[in-house]
Formats: sequence, C-alpha cells, structure tokens
Amino acid sequence: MKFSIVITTKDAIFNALTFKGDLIEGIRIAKNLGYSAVELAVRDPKLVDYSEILKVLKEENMAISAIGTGRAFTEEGLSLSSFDKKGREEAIKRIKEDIDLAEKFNSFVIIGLVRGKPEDKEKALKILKESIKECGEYAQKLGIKILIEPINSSETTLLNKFSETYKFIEELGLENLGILADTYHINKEERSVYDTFINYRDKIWYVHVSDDNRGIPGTGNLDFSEVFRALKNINYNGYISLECVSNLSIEETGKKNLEFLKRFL
Ligand code: LER
Ligand code: MN
Repeated sequence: MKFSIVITTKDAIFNALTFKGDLIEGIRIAKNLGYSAVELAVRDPKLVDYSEILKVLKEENMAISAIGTGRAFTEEGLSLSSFDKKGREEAIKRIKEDIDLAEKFNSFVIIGLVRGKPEDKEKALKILKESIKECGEYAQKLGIKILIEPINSSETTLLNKFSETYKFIEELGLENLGILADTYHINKEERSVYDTFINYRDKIWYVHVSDDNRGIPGTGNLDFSEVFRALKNINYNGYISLECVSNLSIEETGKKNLEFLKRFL
C-alpha cells in the first residue's frame, strides 16, 4: 500500500481537500511526512504548470497518484450529466484536458462530483453513461485509467452505491474504468465496510480515507481495522489517499493520519 494526500491550490472551495496552497510546497511537505504521492485536485488543468511539477517529482522521488476533477463542478457547475448539450460538451472537454494532464504524470483521473446532482436520475444516468464512454475511450487511447467514485446521496443523486457503480462500469465494457472506494461514503451508503471491499475487489483500484466525521482517520468512529483487514485480504497494493477536513496544519494532519493508519499494517 502506498500513501497519498490530496492537495490543491488556495482558491479551492470544497472543504475536504486536505491541503490548500502552493502545489510544489505541498509535494515537498508530503514527501517529508513519508507519503509517496500527492493527489492533485484541479479546477482547470490548463492552468497547471506541469513541467515545474514534473521536475520536483523527479527531485523528490514522488508521484501524482490521481487528478481529482470535482472542482469543475463545485466552482463552475460543469456536469457530465447535464441535460444541456453545450454544458455537457464543456464538461467532457474539461475531463479530456484532465486526462491529458494525467498522461504527463501517468496518474488516474477521478470522476467524482463532476457527474453532477440532477433530479431526474434515470435520464441523467443515460447521459452520464454517454459522457463517461466518450471520456473513457479518449483515456484508453492514452493509456490512462479512470476511477468512478460512489458518493453518498446527500452529495449527489447518481451512483451512490457500489452495486450501481459496478453495474454501470460493466455495462460500459471499458477495461480502463475502475472504482475509487472512499471510506466516508462507504460508511454512509453500504451495510458493511469489509464486505464492500471484498465484493468489489476486482474493480477497486484506489482508496480515499477520512473518518465518519470526514476528519482525519482516528478522529471519529469508523472501524479502520475492518478497512485494513479487507485491504489485506484482497492484497490491495494501490494508493490510500487522505481526503479529509482538518483544522490542523498539513504537517500535523498528514502526520496524524500516517501514525494512525500504519498501526493497521
Ligand atoms: C466528494 O465527497 C469526494 O469524496 C470527492 O472525492 C469527489 O470528487
Ligand atoms: Mn472522495
């Protein structure tokens, strides 16, 4: 298992992005804390100076685990399930640009909140499927994998459960589509954290961690011994990326997380 931490720029609004500040500084801090990667939450990937980041990744022997895309929805309202054709095309274009950025870093691309939050769920799911098909095929040509994240029903109306998400991926039939398992959302939507990891093991390619209060693991009531019992059983060797709300500094937050999680290894 490899540890990662979500970082983004200062102007971001969504509050579960672990570190908001200078990206280069974020990479260096994460490295010093013992992480092997950072997950970049970007609004517009065209604004990211990837050559500077690539240089620092090499110097620090660090990786970009994934490109998070939710800010395009939370800050600009771009949605892959938009009923408005132009809006939907704009969202697809943005995700393709995220895929281009991911190619520079050889990282995953996450489809989380950018799926939108439409009321007409049935119609929206069909549109979403078409959008993800287009993005998935584009990514496949570049050798990039896309992660679809089941998100709890207070944040979105689409793909809340693992069963639904798994079926959605199967129907699309694209081999570069997998699942991002976020402990916070699993705790809200699924009966058993352990069974969720076991049942969907073949598609779980990435993990987000936070506690049931969305804080640092260990600050709430989520049973992380069950999470790690499952991860060990499925021989998970991917990233465990910290996506939490914290009032502490990134140094204290990142340190507390690793100290707590490493107890279960
Ligand atoms: C949203 O709650 C979340 O977990 C993010 O990873 C989605 O972009
Ligand atoms: Mn998440």
